[in-house]
Amino acid sequence: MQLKINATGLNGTIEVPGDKSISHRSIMFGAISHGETVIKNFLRAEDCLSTLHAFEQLGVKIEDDGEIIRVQGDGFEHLKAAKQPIDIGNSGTSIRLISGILAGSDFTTTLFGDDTIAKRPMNRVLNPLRQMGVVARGVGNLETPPIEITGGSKLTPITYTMPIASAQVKSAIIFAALQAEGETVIIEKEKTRDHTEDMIRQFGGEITVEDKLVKLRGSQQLVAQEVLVPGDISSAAFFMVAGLIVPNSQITIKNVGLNPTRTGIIDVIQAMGGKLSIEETQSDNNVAGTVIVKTSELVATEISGAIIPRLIDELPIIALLATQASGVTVIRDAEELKVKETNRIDAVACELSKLGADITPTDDGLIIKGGKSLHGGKVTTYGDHRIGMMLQIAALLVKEGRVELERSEAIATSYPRFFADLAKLSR
Ligand code: SPQ
Repeated sequence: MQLKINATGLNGTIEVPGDKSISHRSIMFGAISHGETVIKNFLRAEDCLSTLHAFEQLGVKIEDDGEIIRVQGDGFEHLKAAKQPIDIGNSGTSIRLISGILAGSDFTTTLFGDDTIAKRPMNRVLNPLRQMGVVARGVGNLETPPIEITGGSKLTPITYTMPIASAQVKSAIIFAALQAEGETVIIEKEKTRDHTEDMIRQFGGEITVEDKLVKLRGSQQLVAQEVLVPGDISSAAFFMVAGLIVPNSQITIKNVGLNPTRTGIIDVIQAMGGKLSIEETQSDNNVAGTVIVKTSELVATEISGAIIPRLIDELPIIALLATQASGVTVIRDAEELKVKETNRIDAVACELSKLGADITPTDDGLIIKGGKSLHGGKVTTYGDHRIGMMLQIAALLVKEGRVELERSEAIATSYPRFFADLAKLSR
């Protein structure tokens, strides 16, 4: 598709859709707890709908009246064998977390997805689950999907030191640990998003978290809840950056989830001198707020270490931000980007270079020389929603030529209303 060019400024107020990570987990917790869970502001995007349909196939009754979702949960033990292999589409979160939920099932399930999922490593989840007693296999050394999982009749708790920083692996182990007898201990490599831990508490369970150490005992009974999903900071990130780099802009983004394990992008924007202010609000379970951004003069920064998991999904759009800053921005310790929907290090470097950016891929990140103006070109999302949205924001800066984006439909994975929200700000 041809992307619209707009250099006159983005102005106005938007409210981004519900958080993807929390929406997935709200269906999962609804299914494994007892009673009716009511979900408000659920993200009706392809990824979260894949989770919803997966649990319907596992015998869970779920009703959606277009506004509220109701999940009738009856505990892990009442999940039923799916009649056919479960298609989880593009969603890494679905396939990895559901593997942990199925760890104690007394049946076999096959999970598969699209061409991007078929390349994503599952051994990171299947290895610890096997240690707990699950029988599982995927394809090749990395055990890519399709994967087959047969639950262990009696799961053993483990002490697991994570070789990588991953909320998905941690969450899969937590779901399995809830079905084991005894205490499971997880030692994280770096602190990652903690929505699963938060929701265990919200659903009446017990979990101890001391920085990177997570402990929980098995055989806990969870109780259905009402979940109000806050707006997704990972979706808001595209408009935060747009507001900072498109001349003459001021954007207000309402109801943005501000869980501290997700707010690394705000730290980076502030370190780069971006004009960003926050008005925080606190509901029962989630911190959220209104974020206001204005066009800014930006300076380069270095991004590495413990902050990386707090902004891992924002690195493509942060790379674009860095192309508009003065100086050289260096991103390190982000090798996990290579195993997302596409290799995001190579995709960002390759596609932004086609538009005139000075950006070099490294083994674990990117080196970006700022200050280059962008021009038109033919680029692709590689089927990756975050690459697609980043390229659309890049297209707003182009003064000469047009940007043509292939596979733009990937954006619906997490933000079906993205183009409509952008149009609202461009009026
Ligand atoms: O679900 P999926 O495809 O893995 O989603 C992504 C994304 O960009 O939306 C990654 F591609 O987000 C992951 C994130 O990178 C969502 C997530 C979660 O909800 O637990 C955790 C992160 O992945 P990981 O591998 O670091 O645990």
